[in-house]
Amino acid sequence: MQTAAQKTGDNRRKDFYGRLGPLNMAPLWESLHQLVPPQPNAPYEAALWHYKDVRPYLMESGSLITAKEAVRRVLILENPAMQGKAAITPTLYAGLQLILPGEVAPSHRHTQSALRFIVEGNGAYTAVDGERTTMREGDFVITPSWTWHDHGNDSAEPMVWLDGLDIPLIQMFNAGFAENGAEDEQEVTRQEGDALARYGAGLLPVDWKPKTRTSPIFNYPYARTREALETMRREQKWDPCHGLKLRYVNPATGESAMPTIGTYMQLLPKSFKTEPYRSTDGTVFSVVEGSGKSRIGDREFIWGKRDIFVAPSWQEIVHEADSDAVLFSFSDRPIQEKLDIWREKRGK
Ligand code: 1HN
Repeated sequence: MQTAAQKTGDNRRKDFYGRLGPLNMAPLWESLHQLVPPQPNAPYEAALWHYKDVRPYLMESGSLITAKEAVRRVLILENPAMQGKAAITPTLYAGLQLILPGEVAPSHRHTQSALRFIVEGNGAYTAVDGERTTMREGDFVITPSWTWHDHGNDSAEPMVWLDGLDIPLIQMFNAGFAENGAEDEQEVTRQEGDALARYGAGLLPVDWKPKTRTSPIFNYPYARTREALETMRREQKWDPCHGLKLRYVNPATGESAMPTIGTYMQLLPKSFKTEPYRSTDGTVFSVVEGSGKSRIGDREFIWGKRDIFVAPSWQEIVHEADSDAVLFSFSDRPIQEKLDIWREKRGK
C-alpha cells in the first residue's frame, strides 16, 4: 500500500516528467538501468530459416521481376523482433539473392560493405575492380565499400547467395552514399584469378601498399578453406567451444577480411557437441555441409545444409553435429574489438 505522501510524490514526479517532454528533456533515473544494463539483453531474437521453405519463394520472385529491374533480386531475412527494419541483428543486414541464367544485376557502388556467401549454384560471376570471379558453393566473396560491382550468370543454373551487409550500422552513422554505373556491366580489365594470385598465395607484390582496410582478395574459394579444415582435423585438436574454427583474414594486415564484418568457417565433426559459449557479437550462421542442432539461449534449432540462423549477442550457444558439419558465420566482432568492447564467455 502506498501512503498518501507517496502518492503525492508520484503525482508530482509524473507532472514534472510531463513538463520536461516539450523541452526535449527526460529524467535519466527512470531509464538508467535499461541504458546501462548489467549485461547485454539483446532486443532481437534467435531465428532460423530452412532453405527448403525459403527457396520456393525465391524462385517465385524470379518469375515476378528480373534481376535488372529489381537491381538486386533479394529476399531480406528480417529478424522476427525487428520487422520492417531490414536487419538480422541491430548492426547487420542479411538477404538471399537470386540470379537466373542469362541475367545481369547492374553495376553500382555504395559505402556499405557486402559479403556474398554462395549457397546454391556454380558458375555465376561477380565483378569487382575490373575482375570477374566465378562463384561456387561455399565461396566467400567480398564487395568492398565504394567499389563498383555487378553480377551476372552465364551458367545454366540459378545461383543463390547469402548477402551480408553492414547496412544498419552505416544507417546509424548516416554515412551512406550510392551511385549507379554508367553501363550495366563494368569493363573487365584484369584476368580471372588475378587478385587471388597477387594477394592470396602467401605472397604480396613487393612494393604494394594497401589503400583500404578491406582485403585485396575478393573471392576466398571454398575448395581452399575446406582443404585447410580437412588437413587440420587430422590433428584432432578440437576447441571445446568451436570445434575447428578459422577466421578469414586480410593478408596485408592479419585483420578481418572486411573492416566492419568478421567472417568465419568452422568444422564440427560428427557427434561433436560444443561447450556453452557466448560472445557480444550477434552472429549469422549459414550451414555449408551436414546437419545438427543448436541451442541458442533457451531455444533449439534443427538445421541442415543451406539453412541460415542467427544467434543474438550474449545468448548462450551450444552446437551439436549429427554428421560432419561445416558452418560459415559472420558478425560485427571486428568493430567491437576496435572499440575494446568485445567479450566472450567460454563454458557455463
Ligand atoms: C547490394 O548492392 C547487393 O550488390 C545486395 O548484390 C544486397 C542490399 C541493400 C543495398 C545494396 C548487391 C543489397 C545491396
